[in-house]
Formats: sequence, structure tokens, C-alpha cells
Amino acid sequence: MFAQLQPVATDPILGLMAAYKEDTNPNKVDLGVGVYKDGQGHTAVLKCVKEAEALRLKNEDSKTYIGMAGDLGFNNHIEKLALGVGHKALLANRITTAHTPGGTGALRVAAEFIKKANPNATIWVTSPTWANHISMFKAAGLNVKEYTYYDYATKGLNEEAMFADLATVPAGDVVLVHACCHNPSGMDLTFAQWQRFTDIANERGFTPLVDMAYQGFGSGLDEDAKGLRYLADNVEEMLLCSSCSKNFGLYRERIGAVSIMSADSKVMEITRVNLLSVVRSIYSMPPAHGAIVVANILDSTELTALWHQELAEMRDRINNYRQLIIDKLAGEGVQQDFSFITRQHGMFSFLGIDKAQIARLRSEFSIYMVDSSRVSIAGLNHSNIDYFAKSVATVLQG
Ligand code: PLP
Ligand code: TYF
Repeated sequence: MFAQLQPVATDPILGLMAAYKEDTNPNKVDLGVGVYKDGQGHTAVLKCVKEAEALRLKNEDSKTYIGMAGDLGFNNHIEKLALGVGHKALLANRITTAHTPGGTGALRVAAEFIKKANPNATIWVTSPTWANHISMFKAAGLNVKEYTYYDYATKGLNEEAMFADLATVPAGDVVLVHACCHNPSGMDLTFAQWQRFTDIANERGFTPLVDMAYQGFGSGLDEDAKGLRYLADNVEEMLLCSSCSKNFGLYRERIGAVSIMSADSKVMEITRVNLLSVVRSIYSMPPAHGAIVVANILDSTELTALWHQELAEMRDRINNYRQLIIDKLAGEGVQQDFSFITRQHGMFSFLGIDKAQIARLRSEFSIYMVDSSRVSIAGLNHSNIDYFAKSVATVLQG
């Protein structure tokens, strides 16, 4: 039976990670996968995480099953982190949350849940989007369509075309929107655009699915959630997938959450049992470690303050490098306008260089970025920024 299987394409981002590992050039630069690196090129465990892990070791007194919804303390925290303490949907008991294996697990559970609620639903994603969105939704049996989002010519959002596409979405479909730090383009909705998105969701009767994988990496924890909070204030139903991979640096621990907001607490109760039945049919119960670590941090005023500080450090380092890239390229005599880089948010920048230039950067200079020209800015540091700028200037000059 297995001999009948056909090869499948690997995830290009993970493929890039493997190719980088194998490259023996001592000057190689990894701008591929969205993983934070510090000024020394290292992905360190956050100090707040180390302390929270020590607490877990000390305090944990059982390894019994955690339950399908996972850690209830974590779920409570993550809802408040996303929506703000005292959000009206939380007070009205309209939200149910399950902690999941990563944000990816949250998206897969959300997809299966949508399939259950409306087997004919189409899910609309931004063009472009994180490639995993499309493959995962298709794997769950959903139809996937794209709506206009990024405009490669203006290096901004194509607002009118986006809203024109959204105005065609039928009731009963789902529209995925990135909460902040759009992957891959770095271009986010303005607050006015969130308001317009909300109006169209209500006019058309589609259900928003907000994917928040980078809360705190754009402008701040509350600032990055401002749009989704407005949306949650003004629609009856919504799905939210969160990830703690980036903002807590817990990548390999696989911790995220799916939260579903219903019109009232009665519907929420039915939603909850359906959500849990989806979880049960996939992995029964999530792994506990990441959830307990995050809950330990958010339970403690001191550890929360330390986390805020460490998160701000990561955010500020990336944002400082946005300007530095522009300055260094100008310093190398590049005439092209790269000022758009400071208008982008989060881990990534879309450089807007072409495929041949990207291939040359990789083959001649061992600089690795995704084919779309997406660079993970945290891969840059004082030791490689000049090499990066010089190499980009060389390929731009043809
Ligand atoms: N959504 C987006 C847009 C992402 O970029 C990612 C990846 O980091 C995820 C979801 C899921 O992340 P993870 O499964 O690592 O928590
Ligand atoms: O886009 C990125 O780089 C991150 C990390 O299969 C990632 O979202 C990439 C690919 C993947 C899982 C995570």
C-alpha cells in the first residue's frame, strides 16, 4: 500500500531552514523562518519562561490527564490577553476556549469545527497568506478562496479591491483576517479598515476568523489587539486562533488556543461541546507544559512584568532594524525607495525584490529568504547587517 504513495512538496519555509543548516559558508544569513533571534543570532529561552518552568517543576503534583479544553487557568488568561479584561463577550459568557498544540493546532481545530458547523463553508484568506493556512484548511475539507490584500505595486494594502472582494462573500462563509503583523507582508489593517471590515461582516453575514500569531510583536500587546477587540465588540460570532510560539518564545512546546465567540451563552454551551468533540476526535487532550508555563507567568505580577520587558526588547530590536535596513541600503548607494519597510509590522518584511535576485542572494551570498522576498528581520544583527546590505545592493545593481 505504501508503495503507491506519491512524493509531496515540502513546506518551502521549513525546506529553507534545512538548506540553511547544511550551508557551510561562515557568512551565511538566515532570514527564512519566523523565529526571533537576539543580537547574537541566538533564540534564547525567555527568563520569565525559565522561572515559570522552575515553578512548574516545584509545584506540579500530578500528571493526570488535563481534559479536552486543556488548562482552564491558561484559557482564562489567553481570552483576557486577546480581548482585554472585562470584555463584554467575556462578561456575557459568550466565549469558549480550548488550549491547543500551537497556533497551528488552533487553526486545524477551528477548521474542523467550521466544517462541522457548515460543511459547505468556504474560508477566504488574504492574498497572499501563510502557506500553511491554505494547506491546512484544504486538508480539513474546506473550500479555500483568496481575497485581495497586498498590492505588490504600491507595497501597501489594496483597500478598495479588498473590500470589493469581501462584499461578494456569501453568508455562512468564513473570512480569515490576521490580527496583526501580517504573515508574510507585514502590512496590517488600520483601525478604520477594521471598522470597515466589521461593517461588511455584519452586512454580508460571514463569520470572521482572526489569526493572532504575533500579539506584542507589532506595536504592543493591547495595540496589536485593538482591531480584533473592535470586531469582537461588534459582531455576534467570531473565531480566534492565538499562538504563544513567538510572544512567549515557546515554539517547540506547541502552545496556542482556539476561542469561539457565540451570540449568547446558550449557543456558547452548544459550541463548547462541539469544539471539545472536535478536539477529542483529533488528539483528545493537548500537552500541558506550555499552557502551565504561560499561566504561571500571567498568574504572577513579577513574571508578567518581566515578560512585558522581554517582549518589548524583541519588538524594539526588530523595529530598530527596519530603519537600519533602509539606512544601510542607502549607505550602499541603493537608489530604490525602501521606506515602506517602516510601514510594515511584526517579524517580517516583504523586500519586493525579484525571484532571480533572491536566488542570487542565496547561491552567491548564502543569504536565505522566502521566495516571496519575505525576510525575517530578527535574523539580522550587527555582525551581518553590512554584509546583507552590500549583498542586496550588489544584486539590485544587476
Ligand atoms: N498563524 C500564522 C500567521 C503564523 O505565522 C504561524 C506561525 O508561526 C502560526 C499561525 C502558527 O504558529 P505555531 O503553530 O507555531 O504556534
Ligand atoms: O511563517 C513562518 O516562518 C512561521 C513559522 O510549517 C512556521 O509561521 C513556518 C512554517 C511552518 C510552521 C511554522
